[in-house]
Amino acid sequence: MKKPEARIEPYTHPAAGWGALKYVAINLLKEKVAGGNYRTLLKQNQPNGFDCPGCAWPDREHASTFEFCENGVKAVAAEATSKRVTPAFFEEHTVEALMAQSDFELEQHGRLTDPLVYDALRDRYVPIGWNEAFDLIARHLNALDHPDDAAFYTSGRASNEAAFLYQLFVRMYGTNNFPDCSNMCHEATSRGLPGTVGVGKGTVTLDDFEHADTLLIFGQNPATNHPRMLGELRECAKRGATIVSINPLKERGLERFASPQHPVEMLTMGSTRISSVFIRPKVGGDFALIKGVAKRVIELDDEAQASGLERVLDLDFLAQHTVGFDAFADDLRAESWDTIVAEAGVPFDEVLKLADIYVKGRAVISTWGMGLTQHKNSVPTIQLLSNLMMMRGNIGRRGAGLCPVRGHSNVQGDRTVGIEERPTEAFLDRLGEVYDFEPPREHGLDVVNTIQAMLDGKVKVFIGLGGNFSIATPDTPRTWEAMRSCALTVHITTKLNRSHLIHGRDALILPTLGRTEIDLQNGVAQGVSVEDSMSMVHISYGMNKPASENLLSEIAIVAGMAQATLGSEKVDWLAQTADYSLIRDGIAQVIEGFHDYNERLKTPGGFHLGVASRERIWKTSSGKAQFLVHAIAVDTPIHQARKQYGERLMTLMTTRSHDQYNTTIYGLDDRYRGVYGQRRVLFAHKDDIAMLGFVVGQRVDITSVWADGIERHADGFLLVEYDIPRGCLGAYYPETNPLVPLSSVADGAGTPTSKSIPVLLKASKVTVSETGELLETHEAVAA
Ligand SMILES: Nc1nc2c(c(=O)[nH]1)N[C@H]1C(S)=C(S)[C@@H](COP(=O)(O)OP(=O)(O)OC[C@H]3O[C@@H](n4cnc5c(=O)[nH]c(N)nc54)[C@H](O)[C@@H]3O)O[C@H]1N2
Ligand SMILES: Nc1nc2c(c(=O)[nH]1)N[C@H]1C(S)=C(S)[C@@H](COP(=O)(O)OP(=O)(O)OC[C@H]3O[C@@H](n4cnc5c(=O)[nH]c(N)nc54)[C@H](O)[C@@H]3O)O[C@H]1N2
Ligand SMILES: [Mo]
Repeated sequence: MKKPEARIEPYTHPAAGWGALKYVAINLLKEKVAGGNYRTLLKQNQPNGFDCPGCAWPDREHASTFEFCENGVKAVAAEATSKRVTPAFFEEHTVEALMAQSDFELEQHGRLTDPLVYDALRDRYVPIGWNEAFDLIARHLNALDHPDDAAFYTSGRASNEAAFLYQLFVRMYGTNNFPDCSNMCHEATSRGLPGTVGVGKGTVTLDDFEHADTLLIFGQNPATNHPRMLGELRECAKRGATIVSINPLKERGLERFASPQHPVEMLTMGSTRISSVFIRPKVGGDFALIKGVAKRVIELDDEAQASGLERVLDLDFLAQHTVGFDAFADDLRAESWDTIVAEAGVPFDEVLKLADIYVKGRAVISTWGMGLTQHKNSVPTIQLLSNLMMMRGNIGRRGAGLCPVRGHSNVQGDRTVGIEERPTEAFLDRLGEVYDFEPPREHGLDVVNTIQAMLDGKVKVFIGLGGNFSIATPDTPRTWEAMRSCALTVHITTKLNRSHLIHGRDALILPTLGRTEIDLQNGVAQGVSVEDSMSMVHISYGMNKPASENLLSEIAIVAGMAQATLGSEKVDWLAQTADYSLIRDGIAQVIEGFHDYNERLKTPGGFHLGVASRERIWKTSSGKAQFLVHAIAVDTPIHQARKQYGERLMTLMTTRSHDQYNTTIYGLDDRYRGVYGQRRVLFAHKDDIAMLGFVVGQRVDITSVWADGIERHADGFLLVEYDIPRGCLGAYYPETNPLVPLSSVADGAGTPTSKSIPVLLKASKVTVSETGELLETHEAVAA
C-alpha cells in the first residue's frame, strides 16, 4: 500500500468547506464504494433511512434535507466498502503475520464475511458453522464455576434491540458483568449528574439551541467528532449568540466553519466565525476554572445586592428547587484565588471574563466531551459544572441546560436499555417480573475491573458485542496479557481489528451486519432503534445489500448464543429474531418511557424519552437539585509526580485525529491540526521543547510515571511545536494507550484517565519509518 507523504503544515482554512468535500471523494475512492452504495449516503439520517453510525449528535434534518458530514461519510464508506476479508485471506495470513500489520492496514482489508474459529495448530482463523460457533460458546459458558467468570462487553453501536436482548441473555445466564465503551467515555457524566440533578443524561434538545444566547463548549472537538454540531453552532453564531471554547487547544474547527449546506458560503469562500472567546485551561484544569467562575458569580451577586441591582443568582430557582446552596456558597467564598488560578492554569482576568459572559447569558447551554470526562476528578468536575448552571437556573429552562455530547451513535441507548454493570434494584425487579426469572443482584465488572479480573484468573470468557477491546482499553501490555489468559474470546464485529488477534485459547470472530445494511428476517426488512445524545429515540433501516450472505444480524447472533446456552424455556429467542417488534414490546414493558414503543417509532424523527431534570423533577435522594461541595484536588498523582520530577514532568492528553473513528484509522492525516501522512506525533509547547533540551522534529520516547513500579512506555514520537499550554502534551489515541496505567481511573466512575497521564520524555532509541511507524512488531511495542 502506498503511504502518503508525511509532513507538518499548519492549516489556515475554515473547518469543513471544500477541504471536506475533497476528502469525501478520496474516501469513497479508497473504499471502492460501489455505485449503488453511493446513494446510501443520501439516506443517512433521513426518514426511512438509517441512523448514521458515526456520532450521537441528533439529526435536526431527520425529516428534511440531506445533512452533509465528512466524517459521517467516512463512517458509512468504511462500512459500505467493497473490500472483503474472506476465509481465503486467513488461509494466507497467520495471526502472527497479521500482528505485524498496523491498525490502519488491518482495517483496510475490508468487511469480514464468515464466522471463524481459531486453529492453534496452524495459527490461523478457519471457517466454522454458525451453530457450531454457538455451541462452542455455550460449552464454555456452561462449564464455568460461576457466571461471574465471564464478561460481556458492549460497544455503543449496538441497537436498543440488540443490547436489550443481550442483557436479557446475560442476566438470565446469571451475571451483571457488563463492561462497555461508556466506561471509558461519558461514565463520569452518567455517574456525576445523578448526584446533582438526578438523571445521568443531558437536559436539552436541539430546539434549545435555537433559543440559547450563550454556549460554553468544554473539552470537545466537534469539527472532527461531531461535525453536524457545527451546523447548529453556526446558526447560533449567526444569531449573535456568544460561543466560548474551553479547551487547552484552540481547535481549528471551533474558529471558523464553512458550511457545505450553504452554497453561497462555499462559492464565495466565505465562512462563519464560531467561537468568539477561547479560554485555555491547562490539561485537567477545568475543575479549578469552574470553581473560579462560580466564586465570581457569588461575588457579583454580593455586589449587585449591595448596590440594589438585579440579583445575579436565580433566587427563586434556588429556593424552590435546590438544597445545599449555603454550604456550597460558603465553600466558594473560602476558596483561594491563588489556588484557583494555579490549578486552572488560566489567568485571573480570564476567569473573571468567563464569569462575566456566563452571568450576562439569559439562556446558557454547557456542552462537554472527553476533555472533561477522562480525568481523575471528572465526577466532581461535572457535578460542579451542573452546580454552576443551577446557580442561575440554567437547567430545565428554554434555551438553557446541560449537554453532554456522547460518542458512539447508540451509547446512550445501550445504557438506557440495561447495559449497566450497576443496575438498580427497581430495574432488576421489573426485568425479573416480566421474564419470570431471578436476575443476579450483585453488581458486575466495568472495563478496568474486567481486565483486572482476567489478570487475577477470575474472568475466563470474554464476549464482545462490537468494539475493539484490546486496543481501546488502557495499559496495553497488561490488557493483552489479560485477554490471552482467557479460555475463550468472542468478537461480534464488522471489520478485522487487532482484538481478533489478541485472543484466548479458543477464539471466535462472528461477522455481523452493519447498520447501513438491509436486515431481512423471514423475508421482512427489520428496523432497529437508537437513542441520540438528546434522548430522541428513532428507527433506523439499512439500505445496502449485506457485505456477505453468511452474515447474521447482531440480534440473531445474541439469540443464537442464548438459545445454545440457555435453551428456550423462558424466552423464545428465535421468535424474537424473527420479528424485532417483539423485543421492543419487551423493552416497553421493562423500561420507563417506552410505552407504545412500536407505535411511537412511526413518528418521523421518533420520540423524546423524557428526562426528569429537564422538567425540573429531581430524582435525587432529597427530591431537589443538589449543590455538592468538592475541594480543588492539590495532591493528585500528577501533583506528586511533579514534586518528584519538577517541570520535566508533563501532562499528556490523548485525543482523536480527524481521520479516525476511535480505534478505526481511516487515514493518516489530521488536517485541522496540520498533520499529514503520520500519526506518531507529540504536540508540545516550543518553550517546553527547548527547556527539555530537544528540538522540533526530533523523535522522543514517552514513559509514564506511576507508583506501581511497572515501566510503561510508548516510543518514537515526532516532536511537533504546537500552541498548547506549558507543561501539557497531546498525542493520538490509541497509540498512547500503553501509557495509561490500569489503576489510574476517575474516582467514582472508573474511567481510564486518558486525558491526564503524567509522563517524562527522553531522546528516542527506536527506529521509525518516515510515516512514523515503528520498525518493530506490534508485540515489541507493547512489551
Ligand atoms: N470522526 C469521529 N467521530 C467521533 C469519534 C471519532 O473517533 N471520530 N469518536 C466518537 C466517540 S466514542 C466520542 S466519545 C466522541 C469524542 O469526541 P471529543 O469529546 O471531541 O473527543 P477527543 O477527540 O478525545 O477530544 C477531546 C477534546 O478535549 C480537549 N481536552 C483534552 N484535555 C482537556 C482538558 O483537560 N480540559 C478541557 N477543557 N479540554 C481538554 C482536547 O483538546 C480535544 O479538543 O466522538 C465521537 N465521534
Ligand atoms: N487513550 C484513550 N483511550 C480511549 C479514548 C481516548 O480518548 N483516549 N476514548 C475512549 C472512548 S470515548 C471510547 S467510546 C472507546 C471506544 O472503544 P470501542 O467502542 O471498543 O472501539 P471502536 O474503535 O469504536 O470499535 C471499532 C470496531 O467495532 C466494530 N464495529 C463497527 N461497527 C460495528 C457494528 O455495527 N456492529 C458490531 N458488532 N461491530 C461493529 C468493528 O469491527 C471495529 O473494528 O475507546 C476509549 N479509549
Ligand atoms: Mo466514546
